[in-house]
Amino acid sequence: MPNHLIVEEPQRGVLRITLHRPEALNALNTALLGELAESLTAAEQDPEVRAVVITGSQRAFAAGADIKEMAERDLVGILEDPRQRHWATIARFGKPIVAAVNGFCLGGGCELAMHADILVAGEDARFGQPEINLGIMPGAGGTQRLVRAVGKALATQMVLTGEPISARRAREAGLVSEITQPELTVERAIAIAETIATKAPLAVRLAREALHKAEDTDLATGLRFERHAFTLLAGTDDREEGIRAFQEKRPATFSGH
Ligand code: CO8
Repeated sequence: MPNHLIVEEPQRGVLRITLHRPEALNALNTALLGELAESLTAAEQDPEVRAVVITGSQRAFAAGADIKEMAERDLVGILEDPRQRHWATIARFGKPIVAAVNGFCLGGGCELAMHADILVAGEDARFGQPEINLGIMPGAGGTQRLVRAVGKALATQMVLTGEPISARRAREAGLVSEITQPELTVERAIAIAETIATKAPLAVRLAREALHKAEDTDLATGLRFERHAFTLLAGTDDREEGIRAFQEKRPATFSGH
């Protein structure tokens, strides 16, 4: 049983994971990251789980890496940091993640949110990479994913000044897809995840992989991947079912094959 997470069983294909370290604004200590990596590994293997919602509290999605824990690590400790393994597991997760962000979303918290495929934010959310204020820099993908999410100019401003941006600015910049009233953020994220959960799992998986290619390869390679993935789906039962259901004017029932 996790101590720092609340993991709720899938509801219509959606697993909900709530970061729960209220005493530290959900700061991501090694134990919490380990539990998150473990929960995602289990979710990966569970065919009932089609999408995951990750959220925090109204006050904080997560206020970053745990600074108290970080203070105890020297250079060698950081080189051998088990958190890197946990981050790698989170990054490898193969199903869609929707992040529901309220309040502080800082440092490692912002980096975690950027591991999500879709971000929904409450009006009061604040996104930032304040590591520079501690004499360090982002270490869980912040410099790379933030540039891809919001562009070089804003990412550089955020990383070098440490100053956070509002939910509205985050949406304008493309980091966040939707803004809601804070009390509706989780509900909206679950609704999005539920919609995804009704789609053909193989199509979702390959479409997601193709979207990822847009971030980490050149256009020609990405287009080649898209063509191969598109072709591969032609051999699935779910494609047949999807097209037949359209022709028969009924909702499709996808089997995952
Ligand atoms: N780590 C540990 N504890 C924290 C953290 C944190 N990141 N953030 C808040 N807390 C704790 C506070 O210490 C406080 O605890 P206590 O009451 O025991 O002193 C409690 O949470 C509440 O916080 P505050 O009293 O400070 O609440 P405020 O509303 O006054 O302020 C802030 C909220 C502005 C969010 C403030 O807490 C803050 O600035 N927090 C730190 C934010 C920060 O700098 N984050 C970046 C951390 S570094 C990082 O994330 C690097 C990632 C690299 C990953 C590499 C992986 C290999």
